[in-house]
Amino acid sequence: IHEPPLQGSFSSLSVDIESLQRQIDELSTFSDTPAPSVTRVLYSEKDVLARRYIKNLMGLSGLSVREDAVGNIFGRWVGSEPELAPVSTGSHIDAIPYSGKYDGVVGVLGAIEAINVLKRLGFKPKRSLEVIMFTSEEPTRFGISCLGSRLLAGSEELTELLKTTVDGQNISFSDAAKLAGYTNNEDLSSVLLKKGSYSAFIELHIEQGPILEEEATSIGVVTAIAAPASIKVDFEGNGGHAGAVLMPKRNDAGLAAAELALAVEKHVLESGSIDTVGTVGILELHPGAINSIPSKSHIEIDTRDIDEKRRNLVIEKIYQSALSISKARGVKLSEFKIVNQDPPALSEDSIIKASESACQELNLSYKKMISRAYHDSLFMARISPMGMIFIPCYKGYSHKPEEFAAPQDVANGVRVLVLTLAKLSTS
Ligand code: HGY
Ligand code: MN
Ligand code: MN
Ligand code: MN
Repeated sequence: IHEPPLQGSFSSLSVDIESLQRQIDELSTFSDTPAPSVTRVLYSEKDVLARRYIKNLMGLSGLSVREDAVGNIFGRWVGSEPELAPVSTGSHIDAIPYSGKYDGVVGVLGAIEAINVLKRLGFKPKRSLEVIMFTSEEPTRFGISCLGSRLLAGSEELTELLKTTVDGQNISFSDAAKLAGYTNNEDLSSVLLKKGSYSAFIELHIEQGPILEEEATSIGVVTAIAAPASIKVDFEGNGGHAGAVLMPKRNDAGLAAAELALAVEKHVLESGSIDTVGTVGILELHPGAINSIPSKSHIEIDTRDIDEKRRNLVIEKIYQSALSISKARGVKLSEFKIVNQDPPALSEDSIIKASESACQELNLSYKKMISRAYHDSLFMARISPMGMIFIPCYKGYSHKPEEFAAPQDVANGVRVLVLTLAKLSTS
């Protein structure tokens, strides 16, 4: 395609990295755990403060801000042809317990800074540009990953499910949303967007893996996002006294959970591909006393693969193992619930190309790669052509306090985003 000459000279892409770094640091203070960790859970008081911080920054950048019924936040810069489908960019700011300050945040603050850079350059978008801060990309509070983007992408079943969803303290989704100021959440159909609502969606994010840093490459141009799935399992046994009940008489729900966790590892390792992963990140025992045989266990399994069929085969094998473990140990399999079993998503060629040429124009080394982490982009791909830009992060660390992205890498990511947005919003 013949690239229209972009107005304004893009050589001096002056990203204000000092203020961007300050914002990353300030945002990280809205946390329920001490620095350097960040914990920011959906609709918590810290989440509400962080939302206010983002809305304020959007306002300062001259964006018109709106929020939908679940708190997806949209900051729009109206273009010269506002009737055309806008170009959007964004990410999330919620953070799982004891995580870091860059996951998601780089793609929200970086997007707002990208708007500032374009405005400083005197750029005028043809298509409107919209920055989106998605509500709750992490599954922490209600066990549903990408809750906001799943709804935007049109998940009717999720609008139904949320009517009966409660968190670990038995607070309903609706009450939690109301407490955070999102009061009109009875009918969530207003959140669902139509296919074609955007001409493109692009997300800037840290890689959350070690490849870019190891290969000293500045930018990752994402071609696909792996297929995530999560499962909740409960076992029930008789429990009893840790001293008085002899081993042959036991049906220990805790050991059933432990055996299933090892079965997850076995089925993943025997998938035949290094791309299959499985994790048991939650394993709860009841009553949780040293001298009481667990009468209940609750485990949550996360398994992913870039190949959907291979991933689904692993889920089937995990289910078979749960059944055979429950039979062999005489414990009841009281719940085996597949919470989500999502397909992978492919990036749009035209967005990959726009990001590649942005890297070339900026003289930044880049490589095409898949994302093994999921993102809101996985769901935006259902209603819009999608792309992602990765920047390196220290040793690939993420979802832990040591997560770090160098200011220079954040600035590079914003520069590529600026040029990509400029191309996409004039096409
Ligand atoms: O788990 C994920 O892949 C994402 O970082 N929430
Ligand atoms: Mn994350
Ligand atoms: Mn993320
Ligand atoms: Mn359960």
